[in-house]
Amino acid sequence: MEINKLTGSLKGEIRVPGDKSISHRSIILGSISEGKTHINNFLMGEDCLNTIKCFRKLGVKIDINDSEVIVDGVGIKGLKKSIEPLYAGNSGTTMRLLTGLLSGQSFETIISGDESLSKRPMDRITKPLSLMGADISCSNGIYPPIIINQVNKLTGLKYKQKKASAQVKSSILLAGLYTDEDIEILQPEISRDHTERMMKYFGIDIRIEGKKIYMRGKREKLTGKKVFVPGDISSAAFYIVAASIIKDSHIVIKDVGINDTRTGIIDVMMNMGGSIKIHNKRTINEEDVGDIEIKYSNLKSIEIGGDIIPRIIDEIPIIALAANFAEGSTVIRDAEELKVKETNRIDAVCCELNKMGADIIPSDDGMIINGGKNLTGSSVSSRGDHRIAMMLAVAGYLAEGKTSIDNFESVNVSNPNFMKIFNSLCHI
Ligand code: SPQ
Repeated sequence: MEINKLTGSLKGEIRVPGDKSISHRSIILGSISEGKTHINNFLMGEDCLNTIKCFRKLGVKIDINDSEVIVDGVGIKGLKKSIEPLYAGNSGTTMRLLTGLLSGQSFETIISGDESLSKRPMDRITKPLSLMGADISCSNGIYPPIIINQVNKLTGLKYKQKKASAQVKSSILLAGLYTDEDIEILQPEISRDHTERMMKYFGIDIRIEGKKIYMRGKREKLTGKKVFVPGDISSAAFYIVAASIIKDSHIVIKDVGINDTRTGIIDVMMNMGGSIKIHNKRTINEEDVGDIEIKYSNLKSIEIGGDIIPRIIDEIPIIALAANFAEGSTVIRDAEELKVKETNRIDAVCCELNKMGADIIPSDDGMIINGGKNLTGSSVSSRGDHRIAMMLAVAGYLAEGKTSIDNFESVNVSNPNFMKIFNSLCHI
């Protein structure tokens, strides 16, 4: 992909594709519900389509129409053994949540992934699931493929998470649907809570008290529902930052998910001096939704760390770009999790943006971005990571000259229309 410096500003109103995390969960819970689940604004990105393919292999009928996905739920005990291994592609969420769900079944399952996913650690889920009686093995005890053997029953679990992770707690909660004993999870910091909210919406008795999550005793059945998937704030983040740093921009992003556990990007940008307002706030199927208005503004550096990190974990690459255009040095710490995403995102952000003239120093748990640097178009690589590809595209629009981004197609994981939406905002 080749990108030239944008000469004008960003103006207008857009919608971003459906939330990736919520889309995955709507297929998972819809599949084990009784009755049909109708999903609107489902994310037709590669990761979520891989989740659909996995459930079809497990015997669930899922139809994709123009405007909705219809899941014909088989009930909590209705999944069937897949004759082939399941393939999660690039999606950590698919692999980790399905491992939890499938660890209490009366059949064996193998789940594999692409080259990037095959290097991501799975012991963070296999350890707590084993404490529940699951019989799971993987390469070196850590990496995919995952082999889940059949077990007679799972037990309850009282678990203190060492690191905040929505995928780990969701994996435990989904396995917890296959025991009648209590599940209690204590989080070090609160991570995204879409699984908890959607379980409640589908009829599960689940309670959240601050950092604690309780799922008590005997499980109720899940009932098929209508689900509207709000726009993905992690996809919106690229346009939020672009409009904040491209002079004279003024845009509105409609119908975006603004669940508190995901809005760290808005808090960070406002702390940096960004001009952001939220309008038309409402709640749909237990998720908060609103329209986000963003205007260009002069940004200043800040320090980012602690409990905000899980609320911005996927937005850090684009926040680093915002910090490059801010006055002063921005410090990001407590974000070592970035090293085990689709690529090592600390390394990718620092190396690729520095090739364009940024001054970013990597650290063991984050980076220091010395702001106020002009960028120059260069040859850079997404490293096959959708979030790095989109961040580099925004950088390319701000850099002098031409930027060429290798392996840009990785954007198909979460926003296949990234360029089309961006171009619709460009005003010369
Ligand atoms: O699904 P995957 O590949 O792990 O996707 C990423 C992303 O950037 O899209 C992370 F690489 O998002 C994760 C996120 O980082 C999606 C997610 C979820 O849906 O539960 C939770 C976060 O990961 P974690 O490990 O912090 O729970």
